[in-house]
Amino acid sequence: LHIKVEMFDTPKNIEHWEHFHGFPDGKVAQAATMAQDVNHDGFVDLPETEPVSGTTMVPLDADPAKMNIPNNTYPVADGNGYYEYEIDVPLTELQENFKKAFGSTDLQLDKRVVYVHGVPESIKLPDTVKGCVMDYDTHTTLPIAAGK
Ligand SMILES: [Cu+2]
Repeated sequence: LHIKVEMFDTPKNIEHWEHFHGFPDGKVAQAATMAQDVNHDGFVDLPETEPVSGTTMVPLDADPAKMNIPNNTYPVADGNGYYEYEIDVPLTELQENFKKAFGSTDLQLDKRVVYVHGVPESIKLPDTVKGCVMDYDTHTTLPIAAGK
């Protein structure tokens, strides 16, 4: 599986978590919009994306097939907020781990959405923003872009 992501104008000089998200039951995921800001704090945090986008499935990091979400091997934006991520993923290994997590080898990529996350620590986020993953706080997990 060949994956390529090119991003412009992201928050610069920080790592950006990125994954595809979706529903294990095969429901078609949609990218969240501001309509998902149900607590009206001005941010669509990770939990708020879940009703329309489903759960975090596969990381677009240094080794997607491992499906280890919390780590530090995601792409880092340059001083202009640009990055390019490109990787060949061993499909059989990914499918084995996908089946362990979600019960099927069928990735159903046409039903998933890709999220890019990450804002600088210097941004003050209100306590209403949720979505910590293990030791990673909401600055790491806050979505900044999503697309089919
Ligand atoms: Cu994600």
